[in-house]
Amino acid sequence: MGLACADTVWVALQGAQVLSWITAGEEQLFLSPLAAHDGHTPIRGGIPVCFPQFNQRGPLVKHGFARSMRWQADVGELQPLAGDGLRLVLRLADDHGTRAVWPHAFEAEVELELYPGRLSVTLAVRNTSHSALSFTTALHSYLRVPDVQQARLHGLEGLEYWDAVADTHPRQAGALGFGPEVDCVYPRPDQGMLLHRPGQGVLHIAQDPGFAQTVVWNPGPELCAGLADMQPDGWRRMLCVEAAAIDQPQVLAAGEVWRGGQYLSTP
Ligand code: TA6
Repeated sequence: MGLACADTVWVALQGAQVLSWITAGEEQLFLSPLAAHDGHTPIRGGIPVCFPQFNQRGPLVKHGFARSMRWQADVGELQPLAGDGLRLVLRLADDHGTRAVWPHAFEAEVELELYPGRLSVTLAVRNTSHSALSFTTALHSYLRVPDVQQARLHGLEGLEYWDAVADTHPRQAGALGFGPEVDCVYPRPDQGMLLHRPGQGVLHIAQDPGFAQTVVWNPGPELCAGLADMQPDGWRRMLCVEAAAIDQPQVLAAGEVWRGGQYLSTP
């Protein structure tokens, strides 16, 4: 499904997953040429929605079931926005299959807003059960970089983080550079981040306070070689900068709503 103003977005109904965002004539997201497109296997690239579980932090399939399910989008709900923007909302609700693995009633919405030079992705989760539920979640955005070894991510300086590869808790000194595997969980930076990509200009990345963590992931050459849906050198062309709510599960009482957004823009 496509969404276009001056810029374009392509989104798969599977996972409500943005697969492409083109602005100023340039693709901003990474989508692996080997990604599955079979309607259920997780798609490697774009902006996967991890819900109701991040990674393997619980009993469900890795990163939860939402990225493997078909969401509903009513094209009649494509709304023009002031300032040459467009909005599209995709929805997912519990069904027999979800309740078999996660015994809760819920409604989830992914709202996409596309403006010239700017894409916002907002996830909202409503607890439609009669009892509390809890979840972890992330917008697992794969950003396109011409060469990750030349890229620098600014905005996380001085923050203490969890390095999941080394299992250490250092403090970030300077901008992040990339090469070997990186899998780190930072607190959300208040001022947002700037991704400098020689050959492709700068990308500004921000997230709502509801997403209290930022995950930075690149598999590096060795892990990438073991990923069947990545080309051996695919790690060079991507960097995941993820808006995440993972350190504390989000607890929703009956009827409550949680909401969080990630905002990508080219200054
Ligand atoms: O967000 C980082 C991470 O959780 C990594 O640990 C790595 O496993 C990555 O996500 C990709 O997971 P996937 O299931 O999509 O291969």
